[in-house]
Order: sequence, then structure tokens, then C-alpha cells
Amino acid sequence: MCNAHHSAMGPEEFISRIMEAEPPEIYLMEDMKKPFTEASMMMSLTNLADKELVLMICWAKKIPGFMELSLADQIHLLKCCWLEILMLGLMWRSVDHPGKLIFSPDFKLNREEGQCVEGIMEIFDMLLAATSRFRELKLQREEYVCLKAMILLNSNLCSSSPQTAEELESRNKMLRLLDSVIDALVWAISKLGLSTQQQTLRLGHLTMLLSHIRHVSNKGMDHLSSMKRKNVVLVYDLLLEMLDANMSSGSSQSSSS
Ligand code: AOE
Repeated sequence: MCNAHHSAMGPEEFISRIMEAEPPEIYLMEDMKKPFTEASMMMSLTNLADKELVLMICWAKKIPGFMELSLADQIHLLKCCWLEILMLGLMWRSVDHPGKLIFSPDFKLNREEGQCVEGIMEIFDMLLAATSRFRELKLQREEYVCLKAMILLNSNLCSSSPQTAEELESRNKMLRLLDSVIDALVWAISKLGLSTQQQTLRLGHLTMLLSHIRHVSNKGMDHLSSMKRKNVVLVYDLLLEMLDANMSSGSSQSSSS
């Protein structure tokens, strides 16, 4: 019946809705037995991601219009971009702490601590570099929440062309939603008191950073799959179960189990 509330919403309200959707801070609440070993650091990172992913699903559901997409699109979008979303969140938490990655308030790492996990320092350096760029740009919270929603809605834009009428409709909804997020970002930038020229440049710089985040995420995925034997696979199965339980509740069609 009433889809596309968001297009009638206006950028100000749209931003306040996605600000409200922001997940709470997560504490790892483990007693960090420093120095880390490769296994203990990977375990802590995985435990954190595990908690964050549950909250990420709740977050996505609160984005105006997301629940009106087909369940298949909802799942596909989250599958495509979960590591990018985690990484952007990490960069945001770390933006005021040069040289450090603030995974959570009780789990902060500097690049040297990456030494104990094979191949992780390279990823840390890319994360730190992108974080520095956000610091240079003085990223604002309103802009950050828009970028995160953009990552989600942009993540499967170039994959498989829709076949059925339902798929086509969901894809069109997704594009209109992306329009709303872009409008919201433009509005947020317009509040900063810059010249029109500077506003346009800022929009360009911020959106170009998204391609770096995609790149780091791909590198992170490669790294994670090379770590597969270190219990990461086990968590994956658990997550899939939770996802299933979480997402089938909002489904419009209930033909599956
Ligand atoms: C980045 C940000 C953050 O908040 C937490 C983490 C923890 C791990 C870090 C990663 C990060 C940055 C890149 C690192 C990585 C460890 C190695 C890599 C440093 O180089 C990520 C731990 C990931 C654990 C994997 C769990 C499997 C998830 C499967 C998700 C999935 O396929 N679906 C369908 C779920 C989608 C849910 C929304």
C-alpha cells in the first residue's frame, strides 16, 4: 500500500531518521590479555564483528524505505557491503585518534599491534590512511550517516539485471531511495556555510572516498578468507542463522521455510 514514504520526507527529516537509526556503542567486554597472539586478536575481532552485524541488521531495517525493498534485495545489499559498513564505522570512531584504530571503546589497536596477525598490518595501514582523509575533510556526523546509507544502497547496483516485475519494482525503489540519501547528503553539506563551488567539491571528495572503502573491503575479504582456518567460518554459520531469523519477520512473501 504505502511505499516510498521517504520521497515525501525531505532531507532534514530523512537525516534525522537515519541519525536515530545509528547503532549504540558496543563494548567487547573481554579481558584483553596483552600481548595479543594471532589467535586471540582474530578472536576478539571476530567477536566484535559478530555483535556489530546483529546491530547492522537492526540499523538497516530503520532506514526509511529499506523494508519496502524485496527480501532478496535486502539480503543481497547487506551481503555485498557488510565489511564496508563495518570499516566506515571503524573510521568514524577512529577519526579523532590519529594512528589508532578504535574497534570499540575497550579495544583500540595501533598499527604495530597488527604485527601478530599475518597480513593484517597492510589492511590496518589502508584503514588508517582512509581515516586520515576523513580527518582532513573534517567529516561531520550527518555526512557520515549519509555515506553509510549510500554504501548500503549502492552496493549491488551493478549486479544482475532484474528479471521479474517484482525485481524491477524493488530495484526502482532502491534507486529512489538512493536519490533520497544523495539529497540528504547534499543538504547536510549545504549546512556547513561553504561556497557553492566548495560544496560541490566536498560532495565529490566524500563520494570518491567510497571507492577506497570498497577497495579496502575487498582486500579485507581476501585477508579474511586466508584466515579461514581460525574459527571465522564457525561464526559465519551462526550469523547466517541469526540473519535468517531476523529478516524473515519483515518479509512480504513467506514461501520459504
Ligand atoms: C572492521 C570494522 C569493525 O568494526 C570490525 C572488524 C573486525 C574484523 C576486521 C575488520 C573490522 C577490518 C579488516 C580486518 C578484519 C579482520 C581481518 C581483516 C582487520 O583484515 C572483521 C571480522 C569479520 C568476521 C567475519 C564474520 C563473517 C561475516 C559473514 C557476513 C555475511 O556473509 N553475511 C551474509 C552477514 C551480513 C550481515 C549484515
